[in-house]
Amino acid sequence: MRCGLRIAIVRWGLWLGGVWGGIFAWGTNGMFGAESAGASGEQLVPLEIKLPRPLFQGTPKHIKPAPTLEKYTDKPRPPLMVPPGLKNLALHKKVTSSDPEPIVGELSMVTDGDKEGSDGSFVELGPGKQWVQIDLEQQADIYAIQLWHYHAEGRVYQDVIIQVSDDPEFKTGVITVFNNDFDNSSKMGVGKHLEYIEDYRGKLIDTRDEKGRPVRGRYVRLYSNGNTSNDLNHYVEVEVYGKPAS
Ligand SMILES: [Ca+2]
Ligand SMILES: [Ca+2]
Repeated sequence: MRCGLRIAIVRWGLWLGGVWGGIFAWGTNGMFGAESAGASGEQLVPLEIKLPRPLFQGTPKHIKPAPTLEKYTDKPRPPLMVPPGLKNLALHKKVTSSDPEPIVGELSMVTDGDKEGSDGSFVELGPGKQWVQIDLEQQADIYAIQLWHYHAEGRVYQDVIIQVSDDPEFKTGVITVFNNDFDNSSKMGVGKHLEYIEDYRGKLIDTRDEKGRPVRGRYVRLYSNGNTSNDLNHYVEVEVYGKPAS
């Protein structure tokens, strides 16, 4: 009896191991296999992003599910596979804004490397549609943008639109890499991306095109239009991962 039970447990263990092994194999092949080589055939590596410590836990309950809102999960997100050697080109770079005199904090906080998100480590811009803009100081090939608006509580920032250009006025050669303004309330065109609830992981945006090529430009501009807690706009940190254009 005991022996039979042991065999059963061992069998069950083997079966479970097989299932997990299968899932793992599917995960590595299905999720990363197709992306293991970049647009120009180079080997890809996971993009390393240092996350701040979480300031809240659990699913934010005051935000109602919607078809235009990404379902919240606190599971670790899959790594973004990128060519080796990418750097955060935004670190300590100059930031300008539609609101040059923030209500709280300084514009330099957007790129100062502090992403803790508690009081004293975010900038607060005025109500309604506002933008911040980062000057990378040279044309760059941008693979990913990682941003934190605010993560001391679960919020959804509205009309998140992110653009790249070589024109500091954003009048010519503008490429939109992210837009979740599903109802065009910011009047910059309807966006196809989903809204999302922010936490310590912020938002990681893959800025490559459908062929895996990075977006090229010197300036990155990020719009928002209030959030689910108030009509103000906040930034804890923005990181721009890429390399100088060759
Ligand atoms: Ca910061
Ligand atoms: Ca909107």
